[in-house]
Amino acid sequence: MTNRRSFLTGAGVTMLGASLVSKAGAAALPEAPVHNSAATAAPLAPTSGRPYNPVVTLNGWTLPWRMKDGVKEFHLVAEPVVRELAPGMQANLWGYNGQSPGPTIEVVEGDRVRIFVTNKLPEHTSVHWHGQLLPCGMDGVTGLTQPGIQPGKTFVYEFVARHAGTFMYHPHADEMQQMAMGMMGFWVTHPKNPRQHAVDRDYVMLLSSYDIEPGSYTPRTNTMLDFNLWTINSRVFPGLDPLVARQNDKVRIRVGNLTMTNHPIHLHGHRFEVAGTDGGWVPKSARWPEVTTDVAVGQMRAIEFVADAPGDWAFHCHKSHHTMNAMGHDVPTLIGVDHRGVAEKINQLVPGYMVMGDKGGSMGDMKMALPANTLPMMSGEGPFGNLEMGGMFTVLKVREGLARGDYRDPGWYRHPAGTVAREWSGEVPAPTRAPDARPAPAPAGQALDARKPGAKDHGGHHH
Ligand SMILES: [Cu+2]
Repeated sequence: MTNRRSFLTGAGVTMLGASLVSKAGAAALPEAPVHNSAATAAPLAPTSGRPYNPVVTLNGWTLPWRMKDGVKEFHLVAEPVVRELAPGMQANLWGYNGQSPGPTIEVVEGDRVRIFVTNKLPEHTSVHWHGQLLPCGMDGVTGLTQPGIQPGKTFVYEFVARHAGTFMYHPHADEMQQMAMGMMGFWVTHPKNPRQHAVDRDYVMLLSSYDIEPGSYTPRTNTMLDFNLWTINSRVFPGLDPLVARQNDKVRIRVGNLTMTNHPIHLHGHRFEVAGTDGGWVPKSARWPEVTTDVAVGQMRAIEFVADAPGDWAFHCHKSHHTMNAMGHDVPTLIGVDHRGVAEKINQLVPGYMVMGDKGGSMGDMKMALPANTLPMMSGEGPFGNLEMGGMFTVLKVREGLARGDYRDPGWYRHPAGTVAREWSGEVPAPTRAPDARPAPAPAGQALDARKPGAKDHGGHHH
């Protein structure tokens, strides 16, 4: 998608950007390739400069560069984009080079880097290179280290990528609006020695969140906490590709958080170590085993593990409302309420109420009419039925005998016989209970004391 042809056919906006510069000037600028597909692009092997092991941006891509007089030149175009969050829902976001998040930038420790940034947004912007050690005037903070890049203008940033590690880029201009619209991208500086910190598969992802009212397309950008879409690289499950690994591959997953809350990132079936932060690599002696690591706002974490266990392993944020899509809000809890046969009556009291809880089936079972351009809050089909997940959730698929560099979805895991949880078909004796261990009966008259959706309780619903 990022070849010359897609540049010519898919980049009307980019061509317009170049035409703002003089003809002679345009030749001085590197191309700004665009990418429209939401598929995970194959790792971009370096064609010039020092060798390195490229990363894989989940449902994203890496920005090609050109080498000019020993300098790596990139061209970012800040512009409005349309991003498919998952099949069935598109969002009007802002991003770079056709996509949110913007393309991943990969360089090598010691590289001199020059980045042209063309602003095609309706307001000024800037780019801050989060985590880089650079001259202060290249830090991209509007008003503090540079004037804003006005609409239609192109700025140049230039610095040496001084240390290897995991970084990101984002505006430092009208941040609340621009980040709520999806403006961000990943940056990896590879070590000079490609054998240092080498892994077999190196995935990168940025966490972002949006507040898009069901049925609409554009995020509400004055939202501070109450976001309803929790995304990995501006995609939600089931729109996220699996993380594929060959059994016994050493795998790294780099996670950056540009939402307004923390995300405890959890991996099933494996133990990992936090091997890097946005400050650099963690010394081996300072690492400890984990299955969940919290990624706070504005942080990056690089986790590493040996994918030694074949299977389909959940990888997700451990906040349960972050593995749900937009319809999950303002629904009353009715666990313990026997509402069989009274759903219609409840509906008169609580419009839009959906039957769930211990008597009515789970949220994942709900089949309700959705407005156009909205995802069910928990969805995804698995080999055993409804997966009941959305948001920040995907699957690590570990398989024997994959080819090196094969990132294709291998399908669902075939479990060895006798290794899957199954229904017990024998006798089930009645449990022996202590005298006080019975659940308390609901007081009469409170069974239907449900909160009405939309009637916001500002004390109780926070993220
Ligand atoms: Cu989360």
